[in-house]
Amino acid sequence: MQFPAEPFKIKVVERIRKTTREERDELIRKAGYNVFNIPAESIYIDLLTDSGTAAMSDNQWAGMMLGDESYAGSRNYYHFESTVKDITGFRHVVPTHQGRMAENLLFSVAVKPGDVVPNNIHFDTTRANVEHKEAKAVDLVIDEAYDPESEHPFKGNMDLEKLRRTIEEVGPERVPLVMLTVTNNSGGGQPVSMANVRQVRELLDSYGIPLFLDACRFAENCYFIKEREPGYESKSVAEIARELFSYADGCTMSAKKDGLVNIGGFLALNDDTWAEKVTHLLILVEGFPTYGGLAGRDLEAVARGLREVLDEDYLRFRIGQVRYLGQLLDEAGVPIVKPVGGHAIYIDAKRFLPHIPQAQFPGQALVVALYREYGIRAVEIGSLMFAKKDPETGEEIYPDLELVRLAIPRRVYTTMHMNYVAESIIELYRNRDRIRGLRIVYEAPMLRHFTARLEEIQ
Ligand code: P71
Repeated sequence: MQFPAEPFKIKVVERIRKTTREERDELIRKAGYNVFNIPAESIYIDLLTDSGTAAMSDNQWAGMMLGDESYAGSRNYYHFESTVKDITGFRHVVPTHQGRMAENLLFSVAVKPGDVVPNNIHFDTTRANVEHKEAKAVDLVIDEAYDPESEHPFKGNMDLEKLRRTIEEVGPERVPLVMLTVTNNSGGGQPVSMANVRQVRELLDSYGIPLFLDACRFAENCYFIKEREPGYESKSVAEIARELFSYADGCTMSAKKDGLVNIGGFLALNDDTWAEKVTHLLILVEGFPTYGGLAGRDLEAVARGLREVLDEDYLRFRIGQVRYLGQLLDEAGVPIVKPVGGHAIYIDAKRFLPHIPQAQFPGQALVVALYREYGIRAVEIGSLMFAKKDPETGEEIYPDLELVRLAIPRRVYTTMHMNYVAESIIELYRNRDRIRGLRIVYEAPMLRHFTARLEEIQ
């Protein structure tokens, strides 16, 4: 079956309400045309992020009741630690409250000012944490990643030649580690192939540079390997994951994605010296090493979520549900990034709204229209998020891609919800001429998309 039905039934429900267009028109105006300022209760289908938004299973909720809230040595920590070790094979496991803390701890011990940290594409928080250490974060993904129409099966792959050249240019002593984001969120949730990870590993071995995975969506990446990479079709996703991690020296993890929980993360690694330094820092900023900023019950939910995410019935449905939405849109001619990635659909706003110049934020204009007309919340990944002033000429530099992301929370929405989303977007596409551009009336000096206020251009 191309699109299997939900491999779960629903035991608890949360009511969602569709507001009227008049209510939403008022709400979006009050929100300064920024959907980060809209109360979530006024949203019908919330596709802002797949992070921390999963529905936990009955098994996870049962585990929450078995939380041991001892300050030190909670039994849930041992369960969490043995689960992470079993799945990844890494020797040290450091719990954190979410992914960015794992990044911060790792870079605090590994990265010095002036260093260079390559990645396929750094996620925002990873880049910010590298730059916070006064090091440079460079993106070395293959060129196909920047072409929304390229159907390359592993658009998250690292460009080995770019990587080799970067290391040669800056010198291996200034590259403390290399990262690979699986799946590559900023490039559309695109997977990295096993062959690519192996080749990156071989190249780094010749320089003695460690490799770390940004593993938030590792199970989705491994499912794509099973589907697309010759030689992996009859391996289990758990086996594929074990091989993937075997090429790395450690990983950072936001369990808010493939951990199937609402909060949690970890850093796992092999190096004893780094692990010791990280633990000292953890105690200073996060908590004792057997809870790391989480309650015992949260650790139990992560331990159980990490097992559940490797269930292939779940993954087949999950990847299929995202692909199903993509196929409905694609068949109707809505321009989307292809192939569809693991956790989200990305609409190409430049092609959706060719009449709105990038200076008038076509991506954000589409986000506003989706909310106002249909109560759907998406997020802009384009000029509002990334445009920068040239420090010399003062001229605005716009990003190549102007995208709108529809991130699909795990186990939360049914296929009927996906139909609603597709029908809404297809109708909006037919009426796209009516959508108007926006201008900024307030912006913060950094990360402006979270708090910016805008108005519609009449
Ligand atoms: C996403 C998020 C959540 C997010 C974070 C910041 C701004 C907007 C949205 C988080 C990731 C991620 C990757 C590849 C690390 C983190 C940070 N993604 N790496 O996509 O996708 O994890 O949020 O647990 O700290 O909406 P954290």
